[in-house]
Amino acid sequence: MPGMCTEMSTTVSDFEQVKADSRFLRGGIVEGLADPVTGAISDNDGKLLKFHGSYQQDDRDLRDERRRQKLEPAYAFMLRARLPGGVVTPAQWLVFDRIAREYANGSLRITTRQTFQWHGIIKRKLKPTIAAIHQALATTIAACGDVVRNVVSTANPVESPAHAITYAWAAKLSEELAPKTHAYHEIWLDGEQLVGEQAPRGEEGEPLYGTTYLPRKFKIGVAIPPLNDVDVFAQDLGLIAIIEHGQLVGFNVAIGGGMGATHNDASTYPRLADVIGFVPPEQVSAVAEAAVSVQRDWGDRHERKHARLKYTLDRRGVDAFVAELESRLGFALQPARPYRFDHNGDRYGWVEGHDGRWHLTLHIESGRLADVGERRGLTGLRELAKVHTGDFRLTCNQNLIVADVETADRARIDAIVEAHGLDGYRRQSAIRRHAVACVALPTCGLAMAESERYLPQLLPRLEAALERHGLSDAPILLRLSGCPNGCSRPYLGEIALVGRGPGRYDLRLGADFSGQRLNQVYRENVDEATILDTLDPLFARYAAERAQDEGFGDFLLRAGVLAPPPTRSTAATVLA
Ligand code: SRM
Ligand code: SF4
Repeated sequence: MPGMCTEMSTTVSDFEQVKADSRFLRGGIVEGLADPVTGAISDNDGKLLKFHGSYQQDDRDLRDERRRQKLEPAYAFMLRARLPGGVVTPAQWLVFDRIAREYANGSLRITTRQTFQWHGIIKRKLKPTIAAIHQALATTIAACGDVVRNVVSTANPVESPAHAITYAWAAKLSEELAPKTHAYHEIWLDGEQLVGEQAPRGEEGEPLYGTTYLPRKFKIGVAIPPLNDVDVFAQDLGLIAIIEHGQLVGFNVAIGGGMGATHNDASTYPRLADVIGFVPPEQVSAVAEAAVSVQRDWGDRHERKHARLKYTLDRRGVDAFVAELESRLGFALQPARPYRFDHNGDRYGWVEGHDGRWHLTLHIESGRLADVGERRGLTGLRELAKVHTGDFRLTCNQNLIVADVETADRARIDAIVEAHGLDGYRRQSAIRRHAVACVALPTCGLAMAESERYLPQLLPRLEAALERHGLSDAPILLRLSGCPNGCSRPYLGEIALVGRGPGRYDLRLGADFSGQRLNQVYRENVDEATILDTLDPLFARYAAERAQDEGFGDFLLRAGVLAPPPTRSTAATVLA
């Protein structure tokens, strides 16, 4: 691996002690929330707050001005829901929409892990907001923090009965692997318990996590081939549903995916997960729990930069990890079964399910639902939620499915969609429909460059270049991230921009169209003019020389524009 880190330092990272002392994630959060003197809470409590689903942020657009005025930064909180498989009922939608308008910044943000974020919630509104989410039978627990995060699953589970069962497994895993602390209920809900939740009464404990939880975040995703919309190889634990004769027979297990990296630090890197075997459905919970427990015990607790499972695997070896996993399980994984992915973007428009009901996928630019000009996405979805009898499904490409619609209701849904400017998917260029941008400025504290706010400027310029070469219909995966942490999974983009500084990005090229090959840096630290000048001749060659149905990334490799990637950058596909 690039500059792989083979040894661990001997000092435990400071945050390990904070977790250990936190009394199962309480710390001083209650006191911090009650302090009227500042809009912030302490650094350590801010870190613990993540486990409750919230990040303390400040509006970076206002930072300099407030500093000049000797004011404290404009602190506000981002809140993230835990919505396994991205399923939201219309009743929940209406509550989430109200929260966006009354407590947050007037927008709902669909994330790349198929859930919602709200931004701009001030400190004293945090508790009522979480309580309102709870009232809607949802939660924010463990949406962030060193725990198993929201389990993502191929959207549109009602396409076949096997899809529905696969989703149910994802939801089960999400619940089983959630922390068991009572702190969440105590702090936010005055001790009230979430409906359906089984927080242990009496003596408190974290049977899986222990007092220090995991060394770092742990992500699980379930994909149903041929659709890799969850980017299953970017997950710490990826589960590939194997459906035979319409029945879910089990899952191939992939471990050690992750995107995050740091500029100029070769000991950090994106990595694709390794497929290590197959398990029938009834063993999947045990496998997930055992994999989490090995990472809990083997992960690097000294250097957070090297604490993800991907580094544990490269340090200890995949074989050693699998041997330990199987020894804890008391059984061996079966050989991986054949599968084939053909794309990782969403399918727009109406799709009919196995039961004759319909699902409409809408393109939501960067997942941001707000009312701006003629595009009134927030209002449009509110109006839809008032009449929709099925549910909504958020996708890992930041889009939205209006799911489970009766044939007779389609026209009514279409009319609402059109009236609120949500029907762009019908007209948009292929690159626009395949673009994903992370949040970045002004809320993200780690952003080095714009991303979500830059996408609307960049896209027309790219579209113009593509149109010049007759490529408007070429579906090219475009991913923008404001920094190398990679929240838009940019290392899996056929074209990706990764922020370096204001207006400057690394241009990366050459991923495939199905999330099975990482891209490569093509130009480092360049501005928009250089990016467009670099892409234009490549588009010209692609238009002239591509084979039928050949993706842009595949073409760049075949044409020798890019060197063949090391095998490690490519997921080993077992072809169906
Ligand atoms: Fe992310 C940190 C936003 C998906 C890798 N991510 C952040 C923070 C919380 C910034 C921070 O730590 O202060 C960002 C908040 C911005 C804001 O203002 O809202 C943030 N990440 C997001 C979201 C909202 C991006 C989006 O535009 O949709 C996604 C929320 C997902 C969710 O609902 O849970 C989001 N983040 C991802 C993904 C994609 C995925 O999981 O499929 C990745 C790459 C996969 C991975 O984890 O390897 C990702 N985020 C990171 C990292 C790098 C982790 C690493 O191992 O190095 C950080 C930084 C960190 O953890 O220290 C980070
Ligand atoms: Fe922030 Fe970087 Fe993630 Fe974008 S990729 S949301 S800039 S942490």
